Amino acid sequence: MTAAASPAPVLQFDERIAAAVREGLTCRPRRLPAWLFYDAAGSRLFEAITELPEYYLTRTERGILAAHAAEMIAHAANGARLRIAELGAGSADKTRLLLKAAAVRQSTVVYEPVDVSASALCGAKVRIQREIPEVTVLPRVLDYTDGDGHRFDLGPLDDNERRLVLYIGSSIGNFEPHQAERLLRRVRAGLHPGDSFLLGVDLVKVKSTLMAAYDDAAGVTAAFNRNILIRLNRELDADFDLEAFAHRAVWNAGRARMEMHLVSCAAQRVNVGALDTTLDFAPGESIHTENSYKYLPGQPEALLARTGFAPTATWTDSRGWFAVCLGRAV
Ligand code: AVJ
Repeated sequence: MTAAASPAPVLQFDERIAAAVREGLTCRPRRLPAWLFYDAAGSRLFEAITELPEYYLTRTERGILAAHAAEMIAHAANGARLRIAELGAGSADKTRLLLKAAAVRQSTVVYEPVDVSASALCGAKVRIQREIPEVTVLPRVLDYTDGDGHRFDLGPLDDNERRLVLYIGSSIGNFEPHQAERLLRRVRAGLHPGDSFLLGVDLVKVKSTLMAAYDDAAGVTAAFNRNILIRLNRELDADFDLEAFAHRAVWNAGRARMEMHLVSCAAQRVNVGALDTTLDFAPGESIHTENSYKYLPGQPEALLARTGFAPTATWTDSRGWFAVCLGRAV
């Protein structure tokens, strides 16, 4: 950019969002990264999703954790004190079950939530320290998905401590299998032998159950999906017509993943001010907004084994819908 020729910008656009949208909406098929869902409104909509009758994931995993938290903590601690880290700052009440179980065992617990968002971490710190006084929260601002960026380094442990890293909530489902593998290797590189990793994954099940979870009757998931367009309108000065894009959930059996799309209902042109671009959509053309991979029994354990962890235990629900797997760093 030539400083002399450009007038002072009137609006400030987030470069990370602009780059992702430029890349995703000018290629074919068009796609947007799932992290774009989580602005303030999107985070609230996701919270609402977790309470929907059709969205079994959160309550099923919570049931598994409620039933087995003490056992999970005992396995991970293996006689030592535990320090608990979590990838992402947002699994609230599920994390609390594990922190409480650790507090019972060792009276005080250090909890290190890891997130790119400092504000999300601040919220988690206040909330958790208020709810569980035995817990000291040490937030770590770090992009754990950043493959070729900085080391995944949570800092030193005391002599008698082991670390347990939580990655629950089926968040790993958003990653392509090769990306998931790279992420786990990266986490493993920041751990010592004897440390542990607790992974929550959603399992393959009948299509109707999956479809309902991603296309609920109340339309909350549709609103969550469309919120991405509201965000682009606001943050990139775009003019998406929300009524002109339909929410579509697809079960891709071949790749064992639920997909979410926003499908253009008509031929239409959209302006994106921040990109100085117009986008032409054909009727029926889709923007692929999310993949949510589902695992077969045995696959999460195999993933752990390939990335430097010995799978030590797996807990599941009575229907076999969700699995929580513990791996020990070898
Ligand atoms: C937060 C990635 C686990 O994939 O189920 C919920 C997000 N998408 N409904 C999931 C989501 C549509 C969710 N994860």
